[in-house]
Amino acid sequence: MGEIKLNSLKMDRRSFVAAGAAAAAALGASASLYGCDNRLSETGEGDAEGAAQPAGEWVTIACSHGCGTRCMNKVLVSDGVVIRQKTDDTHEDSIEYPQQRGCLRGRALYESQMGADRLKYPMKRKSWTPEDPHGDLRGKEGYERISWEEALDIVADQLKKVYTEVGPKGVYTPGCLSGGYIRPLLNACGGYLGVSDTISFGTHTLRVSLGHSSTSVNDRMDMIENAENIIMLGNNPGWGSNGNPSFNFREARDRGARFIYIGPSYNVSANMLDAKWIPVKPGTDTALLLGVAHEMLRLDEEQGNVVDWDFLHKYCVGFDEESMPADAAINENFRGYVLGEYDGTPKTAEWASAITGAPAADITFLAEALGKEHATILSHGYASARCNGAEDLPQAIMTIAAMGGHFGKPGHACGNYFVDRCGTGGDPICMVGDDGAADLELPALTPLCDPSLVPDPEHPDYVNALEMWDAVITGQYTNSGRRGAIPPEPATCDIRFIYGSRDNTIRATPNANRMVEALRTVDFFLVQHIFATASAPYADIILPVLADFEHDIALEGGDQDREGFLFYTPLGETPYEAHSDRWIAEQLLERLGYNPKDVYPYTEEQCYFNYLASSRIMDESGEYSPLITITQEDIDAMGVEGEPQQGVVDLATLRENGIYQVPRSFGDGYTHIAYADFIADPEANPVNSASGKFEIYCQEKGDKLSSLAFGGETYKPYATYHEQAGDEGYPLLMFNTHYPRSACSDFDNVTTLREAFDAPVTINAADAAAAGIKTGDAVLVSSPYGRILRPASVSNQIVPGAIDVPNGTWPDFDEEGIDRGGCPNTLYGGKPKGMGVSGYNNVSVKVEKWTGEALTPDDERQLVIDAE
Ligand SMILES: Nc1nc2c(c(=O)[nH]1)N[C@H]1C(S)=C(S)[C@@H](COP(=O)(O)OP(=O)(O)OC[C@H]3O[C@@H](n4cnc5c(=O)[nH]c(N)nc54)[C@H](O)[C@@H]3O)O[C@H]1N2
Ligand SMILES: Nc1nc2c(c(=O)[nH]1)N[C@H]1C(S)=C(S)[C@@H](COP(=O)(O)OP(=O)(O)OC[C@H]3O[C@@H](n4cnc5c(=O)[nH]c(N)nc54)[C@H](O)[C@@H]3O)O[C@H]1N2
Ligand SMILES: [Mo]
Repeated sequence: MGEIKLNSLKMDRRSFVAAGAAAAAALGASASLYGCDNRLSETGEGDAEGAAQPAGEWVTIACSHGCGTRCMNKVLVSDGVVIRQKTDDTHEDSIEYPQQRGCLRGRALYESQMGADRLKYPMKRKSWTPEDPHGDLRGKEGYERISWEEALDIVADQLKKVYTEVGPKGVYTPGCLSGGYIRPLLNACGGYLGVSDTISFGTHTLRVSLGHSSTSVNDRMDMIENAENIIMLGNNPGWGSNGNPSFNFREARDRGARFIYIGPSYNVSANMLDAKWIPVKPGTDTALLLGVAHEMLRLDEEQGNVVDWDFLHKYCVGFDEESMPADAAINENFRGYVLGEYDGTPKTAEWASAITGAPAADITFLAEALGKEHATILSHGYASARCNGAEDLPQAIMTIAAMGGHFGKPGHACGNYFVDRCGTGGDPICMVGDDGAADLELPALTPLCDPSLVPDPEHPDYVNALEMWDAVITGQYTNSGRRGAIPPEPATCDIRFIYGSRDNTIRATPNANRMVEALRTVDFFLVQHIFATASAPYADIILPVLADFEHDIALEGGDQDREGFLFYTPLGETPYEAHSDRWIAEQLLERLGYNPKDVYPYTEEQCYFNYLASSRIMDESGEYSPLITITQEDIDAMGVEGEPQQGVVDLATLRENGIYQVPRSFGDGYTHIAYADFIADPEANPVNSASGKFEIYCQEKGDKLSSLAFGGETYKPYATYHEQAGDEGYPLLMFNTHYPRSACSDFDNVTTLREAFDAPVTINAADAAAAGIKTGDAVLVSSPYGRILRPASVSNQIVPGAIDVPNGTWPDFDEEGIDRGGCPNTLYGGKPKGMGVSGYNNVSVKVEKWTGEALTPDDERQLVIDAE
């Protein structure tokens, strides 16, 4: 449709082969690009891809990335080398018993982690010495190979130095999501300064976020069978969670559900589902929903049967005067606000249209679809929460759904469906266990620093992501606790050591080019990773680590499909000199005078056993029992401690199949209807709020958010719209769709994926015409914080006034500081606002046609770091 260049699949293998290791090359394009057909069929001799299967063993490996889904990823291992990849073909695909099919990224996993950019051995930046780090040369010089002994001694010495000279506030671990692997080590030493970013879901305080709770929406079988309208507020499963979420949606559509999509562009998922598009400017959804509320009230008065008054009065507080909570401190309610009783502005469809850009008639259309007579699901992605001013959006979504009574009934639901946990609701049928380590009481350790400097474990300091590089440069920041838990207060630090583990921070967090400046000021920057990341060329020491599929045996599996349990077989090979993050931490602990057992009490084998033994299966009445049968022989063979147990599948079968999955049927006992208990008996089954009901007016929310805001903003106990001023001279709003070529930071190093998806800036046809821009032109996108270069894609399927810069691309700065990698975080900066939310999706920018040196296509650049 249209001229939008969503992707340009070129089946050219040139760069794929160039990308690296012979083993990876042997996978060929068949592994990474095939697999769109759901049917199983035998491939014959002489098939175009030479499908006669070479000798070897297929094993299921971990495919654990930030996509929020876990799919089956199988590799064919022949003579210890992975030569092919495929996905779930253990049974025919059906809606009742779907395969756990992987996506194009998963199928490029081996290329991503075993390419030419794989880190092979420890390296040291040439001119770095303990006496003089030569920080100004970070990013400008090469590396030399060193031994693990030398590398670990250097890191341990630097840790000792910073803890004795400065203390925890000299150590920074920027990986906002993932620093998890090194936190136990740094906590033993005395703590560290963390970075706080609301990342995915917006404000977290008081659970006011668009985060996921697996039980807050109905099970997929109910959605497929019973929903009449499915409203998607900024969802994009077609790109963001390939596989079963889209499969479920398509089935719902085929069975008659009508889809409505709200967002700044008509995305691939809306396209796939023939959705009606309600166009909105990024960051204005709360205004849209207020307009919908006004229209619902108007339609209800005119024709009746639109607003579910019984629901509002029985299950909610604060919609109108009739149902105020006991602790209400002001005499206001949501209905009065919508009608303009307090500020003189009724939130009419025209009012909302002027702010959002959505036609007023579309707002009326939404109000009708949300009426109480319709079985409507109001589903949302997370993008709309990653906007400045989105603090009240979660409450607004809940309020609108409550106005139509869309909770607790078949075919009615409200919440996030379709990114995490494979797009369904309900407690897991197959519950992945854990390693049991969290249950152990660990001995108190003597910190390396002055004990008085160790942070209060309840309230350690955190720097907001927007301030983090400034904090490194200036030593000043605003401490607001983790994700805005305490009122912001000025604080100081003296960052000397940055521990970059499991992160690609420079691409994932704001102010990418300020990071370069900041990194050049510190004593020591350590990068510990699988392959060369965009931050790695600035590191002083680089440590190569193992990929999850090579070794990680007790994986956090919370994102697995509700219905299945994937059994991963670690490949066990140690490529080059890579070691696990845990091994590195243990080596460092020893060098620092600790006993690693005091930090990691269980062996990796014991962790693995505990994780298997504690995995559970639910029966149709909701009771859990052990999933896996484990015998004494299994325990002896693993060399661990434990008791034999009876489950529903034995270890050998599980290993062979790589999965255990429960087939479903419509109307079975697993069909979860969210909040059904609360609706049946609200007194006996209250929701988790002060009143035990849905709080359309929540006193605690208003008070708490107002006391915690960075810029003196105030929040009402009910949802209101917070207008955002843009930066003068930057007339367009940038948003960042999570793009198919990567899963967060991962996979963006894959040359074949870069070739297939060139990550263009999508711009509205009228805005492009005004700037003389055509599809394929190079454009310079600027903000007050930085500049990037990208190819343009001109489209009518994006609203005027907004551009889409794909999320996931890695920065690549040229000598002038222009980012030729096109990372949106080069453009996002400024001071934290409101609750300090990550406002990635409403950033002020401008776009010009680029007339300088031509762009090199992304697939012709690859970052490889090797010793010289
Ligand atoms: N391929 C791929 N998949 C991923 C990821 C990835 O990086 N790549 N990341 C994973 C992660 S960590 C997360 S948190 C999820 C993210 O999941 P989401 O946040 O749901 O995904 P996005 O792609 O950011 O946005 C979904 C849609 O919302 C639209 N949108 C953007 N801004 C707004 C707005 O202000 N209002 C409305 N109504 N719509 C808006 C976008 O155009 C897009 O089409 O995806 C996960 N899946
Ligand atoms: N501009 C903009 N920025 C965004 C977003 C946006 O929409 N726009 N989205 C935000 C969102 S929703 C999210 S969730 C974040 C995610 O951003 P990231 O923090 O980049 O997320 P991941 O890619 O999951 O990061 C994990 C890193 O750990 C590495 N890793 C994996 N396994 C191992 C291991 O065993 N050892 C080590 N040492 N490393 C390992 C991965 O390769 C990856 O580099 O990005 C956020 N940033
Ligand atoms: Mo995320």
